[in-house]
Amino acid sequence: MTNCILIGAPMDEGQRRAGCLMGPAAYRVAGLAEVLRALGHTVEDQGDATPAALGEETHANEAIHHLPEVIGWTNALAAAARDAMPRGMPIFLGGDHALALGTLSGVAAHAKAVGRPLFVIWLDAHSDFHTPATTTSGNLHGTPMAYAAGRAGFAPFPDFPAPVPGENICMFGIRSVDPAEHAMLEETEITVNDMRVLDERGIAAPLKEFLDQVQAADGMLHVSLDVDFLDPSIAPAVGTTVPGGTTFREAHLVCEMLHESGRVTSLDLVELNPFLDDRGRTAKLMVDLVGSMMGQKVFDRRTRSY
Ligand code: 6HN
Ligand code: MN
Ligand code: MN
Ligand code: MN
Repeated sequence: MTNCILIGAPMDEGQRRAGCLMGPAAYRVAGLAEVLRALGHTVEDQGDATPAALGEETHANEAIHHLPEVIGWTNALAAAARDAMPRGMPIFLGGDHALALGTLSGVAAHAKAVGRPLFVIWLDAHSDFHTPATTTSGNLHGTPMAYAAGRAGFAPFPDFPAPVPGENICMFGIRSVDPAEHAMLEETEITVNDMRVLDERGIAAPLKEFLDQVQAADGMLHVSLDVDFLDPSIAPAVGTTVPGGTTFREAHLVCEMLHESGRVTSLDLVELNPFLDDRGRTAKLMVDLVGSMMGQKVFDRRTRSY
Protein backbone atom coordinates (compact mmCIF):
# COMPACT_ATOMS: atom_id res chain seq x y z
CA MET A 1 0.00 0.00 0.00
CA THR A 2 1.26 3.41 -0.95
CA ASN A 3 0.44 6.87 0.33
CA CYS A 4 -0.39 8.68 -2.92
CA ILE A 5 -0.03 12.46 -2.74
CA LEU A 6 -1.93 14.23 -5.51
CA ILE A 7 -0.47 17.63 -6.41
CA GLY A 8 -2.20 19.66 -9.12
CA ALA A 9 0.08 21.71 -11.38
CA PRO A 10 -2.31 23.73 -13.55
CA MET A 11 0.36 25.34 -15.71
CA ASP A 12 0.18 25.92 -19.45
CA GLU A 13 2.93 28.49 -19.96
CA GLY A 14 5.39 25.88 -21.26
CA GLN A 15 3.59 25.81 -24.61
CA ARG A 16 1.14 27.94 -26.58
CA ARG A 17 -2.19 26.14 -26.67
CA ALA A 18 -4.65 27.00 -23.92
CA GLY A 19 -6.33 24.24 -21.95
CA CYS A 20 -3.66 22.20 -20.12
CA LEU A 21 -4.41 24.13 -16.97
CA MET A 22 -7.71 22.23 -16.76
CA GLY A 23 -5.80 18.95 -16.47
CA PRO A 24 -5.81 18.57 -12.68
CA ALA A 25 -9.57 19.09 -12.55
CA ALA A 26 -10.10 16.53 -15.32
CA TYR A 27 -8.09 13.87 -13.46
CA ARG A 28 -10.17 14.49 -10.36
CA VAL A 29 -13.42 14.29 -12.32
CA ALA A 30 -12.20 11.10 -14.01
CA GLY A 31 -11.89 9.50 -10.56
CA LEU A 32 -8.16 9.25 -9.94
CA ALA A 33 -8.44 9.28 -6.13
CA GLU A 34 -11.27 6.74 -6.20
CA VAL A 35 -9.31 4.35 -8.44
CA LEU A 36 -6.30 4.55 -6.11
CA ARG A 37 -8.40 4.02 -2.97
CA ALA A 38 -10.15 1.04 -4.55
CA LEU A 39 -6.71 -0.52 -4.99
CA GLY A 40 -6.08 -0.16 -1.25
CA HIS A 41 -3.85 2.93 -1.33
CA THR A 42 -4.28 6.00 0.83
CA VAL A 43 -4.72 9.28 -1.02
CA GLU A 44 -3.91 12.81 0.11
CA ASP A 45 -5.12 15.38 -2.40
CA GLN A 46 -3.11 18.54 -1.72
CA GLY A 47 -5.11 20.58 -4.20
CA ASP A 48 -3.33 22.70 -6.76
CA ALA A 49 0.12 24.25 -6.36
CA THR A 50 0.60 27.92 -7.23
CA PRO A 51 3.72 29.41 -8.83
CA ALA A 52 6.28 31.33 -6.80
CA ALA A 53 6.33 35.12 -7.16
CA LEU A 54 7.24 36.30 -10.66
CA GLY A 55 10.75 37.51 -11.38
CA GLU A 56 11.88 39.47 -14.40
CA GLU A 57 14.13 36.88 -16.04
CA THR A 58 14.88 37.20 -19.74
CA HIS A 59 16.85 35.09 -22.25
CA ALA A 60 18.85 35.92 -25.35
CA ASN A 61 16.72 33.46 -27.33
CA GLU A 62 13.82 35.68 -28.33
CA ALA A 63 11.58 32.73 -29.18
CA ILE A 64 11.18 31.92 -25.47
CA HIS A 65 7.92 33.01 -23.90
CA HIS A 66 6.62 32.99 -20.31
CA LEU A 67 10.11 32.50 -18.83
CA PRO A 68 9.40 34.10 -15.41
CA GLU A 69 6.17 32.11 -15.11
CA VAL A 70 7.92 28.82 -15.88
CA ILE A 71 10.73 29.60 -13.42
CA GLY A 72 8.09 30.42 -10.81
CA TRP A 73 6.43 27.03 -11.35
CA THR A 74 9.82 25.29 -11.29
CA ASN A 75 10.59 26.68 -7.85
CA ALA A 76 7.13 25.95 -6.46
CA LEU A 77 6.97 22.39 -7.76
CA ALA A 78 10.53 21.60 -6.67
CA ALA A 79 9.53 22.58 -3.14
CA ALA A 80 6.30 20.57 -3.36
CA ALA A 81 8.16 17.49 -4.57
CA ARG A 82 10.79 17.71 -1.84
CA ASP A 83 8.09 18.10 0.77
CA ALA A 84 6.04 15.14 -0.52
CA MET A 85 8.77 12.56 -1.19
CA PRO A 86 9.44 11.61 2.46
CA ARG A 87 5.69 11.10 3.03
CA GLY A 88 4.76 8.93 0.06
CA MET A 89 4.54 8.95 -3.70
CA PRO A 90 3.76 12.31 -5.28
CA ILE A 91 1.58 12.20 -8.39
CA PHE A 92 1.77 15.52 -10.23
CA LEU A 93 -1.33 16.34 -12.23
CA GLY A 94 -0.39 18.56 -15.17
CA GLY A 95 -0.29 20.89 -16.73
CA ASP A 96 2.21 20.89 -19.56
CA HIS A 97 5.53 19.04 -19.46
CA ALA A 98 7.47 22.11 -18.28
CA LEU A 99 6.21 21.12 -14.83
CA ALA A 100 8.88 18.39 -14.85
CA LEU A 101 11.54 21.10 -14.58
CA GLY A 102 10.29 21.48 -11.03
CA THR A 103 9.18 17.98 -10.12
CA LEU A 104 12.48 16.44 -11.22
CA SER A 105 14.40 19.13 -9.31
CA GLY A 106 12.63 18.25 -6.08
CA VAL A 107 12.76 14.50 -6.61
CA ALA A 108 16.49 14.61 -7.49
CA ALA A 109 17.23 16.75 -4.44
CA HIS A 110 15.39 14.22 -2.27
CA ALA A 111 17.23 11.25 -3.80
CA LYS A 112 20.54 12.97 -3.16
CA ALA A 113 19.57 13.75 0.43
CA VAL A 114 18.72 10.11 1.15
CA GLY A 115 21.73 8.81 -0.77
CA ARG A 116 19.84 6.74 -3.35
CA PRO A 117 20.39 6.75 -7.13
CA LEU A 118 17.57 8.28 -9.15
CA PHE A 119 16.38 6.79 -12.44
CA VAL A 120 13.96 8.44 -14.88
CA ILE A 121 11.66 6.80 -17.41
CA TRP A 122 10.41 9.25 -20.05
CA LEU A 123 7.22 8.05 -21.77
CA ASP A 124 6.70 10.54 -24.60
CA ALA A 125 6.59 11.06 -28.36
CA HIS A 126 9.26 13.72 -27.80
CA SER A 127 12.67 13.66 -26.13
CA ASP A 128 12.18 17.12 -24.51
CA PHE A 129 15.95 17.56 -24.72
CA HIS A 130 16.21 21.19 -25.77
CA THR A 131 17.90 23.84 -23.67
CA PRO A 132 16.53 27.39 -23.57
CA ALA A 133 19.35 28.23 -25.99
CA THR A 134 18.42 25.58 -28.60
CA THR A 135 14.62 25.64 -28.62
CA THR A 136 13.25 27.12 -31.83
CA SER A 137 9.59 26.94 -30.78
CA GLY A 138 10.38 28.79 -27.54
CA ASN A 139 8.11 26.33 -25.74
CA LEU A 140 9.84 25.37 -22.52
CA HIS A 141 7.88 22.10 -22.22
CA GLY A 142 10.47 20.84 -24.73
CA THR A 143 13.34 21.19 -22.20
CA PRO A 144 12.85 19.31 -18.89
CA MET A 145 14.78 16.13 -19.69
CA ALA A 146 17.86 18.14 -20.69
CA TYR A 147 17.59 20.14 -17.47
CA ALA A 148 17.49 17.00 -15.32
CA ALA A 149 20.41 15.52 -17.25
CA GLY A 150 22.46 18.56 -16.22
CA ARG A 151 22.91 20.13 -19.68
CA ALA A 152 24.58 23.54 -19.69
CA GLY A 153 22.64 26.55 -20.93
CA PHE A 154 19.72 26.74 -18.50
CA ALA A 155 20.52 30.07 -16.84
CA PRO A 156 18.53 31.93 -15.52
CA PHE A 157 16.89 28.74 -14.19
CA PRO A 158 18.35 27.62 -10.86
CA ASP A 159 21.13 25.04 -11.29
CA PHE A 160 19.64 21.54 -11.36
CA PRO A 161 20.31 20.17 -7.85
CA ALA A 162 21.65 16.69 -8.66
CA PRO A 163 21.88 15.88 -12.38
CA VAL A 164 20.67 12.42 -13.35
CA PRO A 165 23.38 10.38 -15.13
CA GLY A 166 22.52 9.47 -18.72
CA GLU A 167 22.82 5.74 -17.91
CA ASN A 168 19.91 6.21 -15.48
CA ILE A 169 17.56 7.72 -18.09
CA CYS A 170 15.44 5.67 -20.48
CA MET A 171 12.99 7.03 -23.07
CA PHE A 172 10.11 5.10 -24.64
CA GLY A 173 7.73 5.99 -27.45
CA ILE A 174 10.00 8.57 -29.08
CA ARG A 175 9.07 9.60 -32.62
CA SER A 176 9.66 13.36 -32.86
CA VAL A 177 13.14 14.70 -32.12
CA ASP A 178 14.43 18.07 -33.37
CA PRO A 179 17.93 18.24 -34.91
CA ALA A 180 19.49 20.09 -31.94
CA GLU A 181 18.01 17.55 -29.51
CA HIS A 182 19.30 14.69 -31.64
CA ALA A 183 22.83 16.11 -31.64
CA MET A 184 22.80 16.61 -27.86
CA LEU A 185 21.33 13.16 -27.18
CA GLU A 186 24.14 11.56 -29.20
CA GLU A 187 26.61 12.91 -26.64
CA THR A 188 24.86 11.15 -23.76
CA GLU A 189 24.42 7.61 -22.46
CA ILE A 190 20.63 7.99 -22.43
CA THR A 191 18.74 4.98 -23.81
CA VAL A 192 16.34 6.16 -26.50
CA ASN A 193 13.81 3.43 -27.24
CA ASP A 194 12.17 5.09 -30.22
CA MET A 195 9.22 3.56 -32.07
CA ARG A 196 11.61 1.70 -34.40
CA VAL A 197 13.03 -0.16 -31.40
CA LEU A 198 9.55 -0.92 -30.07
CA ASP A 199 8.37 -2.15 -33.49
CA GLU A 200 11.32 -4.51 -33.78
CA ARG A 201 11.69 -5.72 -30.20
CA GLY A 202 8.31 -5.05 -28.62
CA ILE A 203 8.02 -2.92 -25.50
CA ALA A 204 8.51 -5.55 -22.78
CA ALA A 205 12.12 -6.59 -23.46
CA PRO A 206 13.71 -3.12 -23.43
CA LEU A 207 11.60 -2.13 -20.43
CA LYS A 208 12.68 -5.21 -18.51
CA GLU A 209 16.33 -4.39 -19.23
CA PHE A 210 15.89 -0.94 -17.77
CA LEU A 211 13.91 -2.10 -14.72
CA ASP A 212 16.58 -4.74 -14.00
CA GLN A 213 19.14 -1.94 -13.97
CA VAL A 214 17.03 0.08 -11.50
CA GLN A 215 16.65 -3.01 -9.33
CA ALA A 216 20.37 -3.83 -9.37
CA ALA A 217 21.21 -0.30 -8.21
CA ASP A 218 18.44 -0.24 -5.58
CA GLY A 219 17.25 2.90 -7.36
CA MET A 220 14.32 5.23 -7.02
CA LEU A 221 12.31 5.66 -10.21
CA HIS A 222 10.58 8.79 -11.47
CA VAL A 223 8.00 8.20 -14.22
CA SER A 224 7.12 11.06 -16.55
CA LEU A 225 4.07 10.16 -18.65
CA ASP A 226 3.21 12.52 -21.51
CA VAL A 227 -0.24 11.94 -23.06
CA ASP A 228 1.35 11.93 -26.52
CA PHE A 229 3.22 8.73 -25.62
CA LEU A 230 -0.12 7.19 -26.60
CA ASP A 231 -1.38 7.01 -30.15
CA PRO A 232 -3.66 9.99 -30.91
CA SER A 233 -6.45 7.60 -31.92
CA ILE A 234 -6.86 6.53 -28.28
CA ALA A 235 -5.68 9.79 -26.63
CA PRO A 236 -6.80 12.83 -28.61
CA ALA A 237 -6.62 15.37 -25.77
CA VAL A 238 -3.12 16.71 -26.33
CA GLY A 239 -1.76 19.70 -28.22
CA THR A 240 1.23 17.90 -29.75
CA THR A 241 -0.22 14.77 -31.36
CA VAL A 242 2.24 12.65 -33.34
CA PRO A 243 0.96 9.64 -35.32
CA GLY A 244 2.31 6.16 -34.64
CA GLY A 245 2.20 6.14 -30.85
CA THR A 246 1.86 3.30 -28.39
CA THR A 247 -1.31 1.24 -28.27
CA PHE A 248 -3.74 0.77 -25.40
CA ARG A 249 -2.25 -2.67 -24.76
CA GLU A 250 1.38 -1.55 -24.88
CA ALA A 251 0.67 1.34 -22.51
CA HIS A 252 -1.09 -0.89 -19.97
CA LEU A 253 1.72 -3.44 -20.22
CA VAL A 254 4.30 -0.75 -19.44
CA CYS A 255 2.29 0.36 -16.43
CA GLU A 256 1.77 -3.19 -15.16
CA MET A 257 5.49 -3.90 -15.45
CA LEU A 258 6.28 -0.66 -13.64
CA HIS A 259 3.97 -1.79 -10.85
CA GLU A 260 5.55 -5.22 -10.61
CA SER A 261 9.01 -3.65 -10.38
CA GLY A 262 8.00 -2.04 -7.08
CA ARG A 263 10.42 0.79 -7.93
CA VAL A 264 8.19 3.75 -8.86
CA THR A 265 8.59 6.55 -6.32
CA SER A 266 7.11 9.58 -8.15
CA LEU A 267 4.97 10.26 -11.22
CA ASP A 268 4.17 13.13 -13.60
CA LEU A 269 0.98 13.07 -15.68
CA VAL A 270 1.48 15.75 -18.31
CA GLU A 271 0.12 17.47 -21.39
CA LEU A 272 -3.54 16.48 -20.97
CA ASN A 273 -5.63 19.22 -22.59
CA PRO A 274 -9.22 18.52 -21.54
CA PHE A 275 -10.49 21.17 -23.96
CA LEU A 276 -9.45 18.85 -26.81
CA ASP A 277 -10.89 15.69 -25.27
CA ASP A 278 -13.68 13.51 -26.52
CA ARG A 279 -16.12 13.06 -23.60
CA GLY A 280 -13.26 12.63 -21.13
CA ARG A 281 -11.87 9.51 -22.77
CA THR A 282 -8.23 10.61 -22.62
CA ALA A 283 -8.52 11.64 -18.98
CA LYS A 284 -10.17 8.31 -18.16
CA LEU A 285 -7.51 6.38 -20.05
CA MET A 286 -4.75 8.20 -18.17
CA VAL A 287 -6.48 7.41 -14.86
CA ASP A 288 -6.77 3.76 -15.83
CA LEU A 289 -3.07 3.69 -16.72
CA VAL A 290 -2.26 5.04 -13.27
CA GLY A 291 -4.48 2.25 -11.95
CA SER A 292 -2.34 -0.32 -13.79
CA MET A 293 0.81 1.34 -12.47
CA MET A 294 -0.57 1.04 -8.95
CA GLY A 295 -1.68 -2.57 -9.05
CA GLN A 296 -4.87 -2.92 -11.07
CA LYS A 297 -4.80 -6.26 -12.87
CA VAL A 298 -5.60 -6.84 -16.50
CA PHE A 299 -9.00 -8.41 -15.90
CA ASP A 300 -10.11 -5.46 -13.81
CA ARG A 301 -10.15 -3.35 -16.97
CA ARG A 302 -13.48 -4.85 -17.85
CA THR A 303 -15.13 -2.93 -15.05
CA ARG A 304 -14.63 0.41 -16.74
CA SER A 305 -15.93 1.41 -20.13
CA TYR A 306 -14.58 3.80 -22.72
N1 6HN B 1 6.46 17.81 -25.03
N2 6HN B 1 10.43 19.47 -29.89
C1 6HN B 1 9.25 20.32 -29.98
C2 6HN B 1 9.55 21.68 -29.39
O1 6HN B 1 8.73 22.59 -29.56
O2 6HN B 1 10.59 21.85 -28.77
C3 6HN B 1 8.06 19.65 -29.29
C4 6HN B 1 8.14 19.61 -27.80
C5 6HN B 1 7.03 18.79 -27.19
C6 6HN B 1 7.06 18.90 -25.70
O3 6HN B 1 6.39 16.67 -25.47
O4 6HN B 1 6.13 17.92 -23.80
MN1 MN C 1 -0.58 31.96 -20.85
MN1 MN D 1 6.80 15.82 -23.24
MN1 MN E 1 5.35 14.98 -26.02
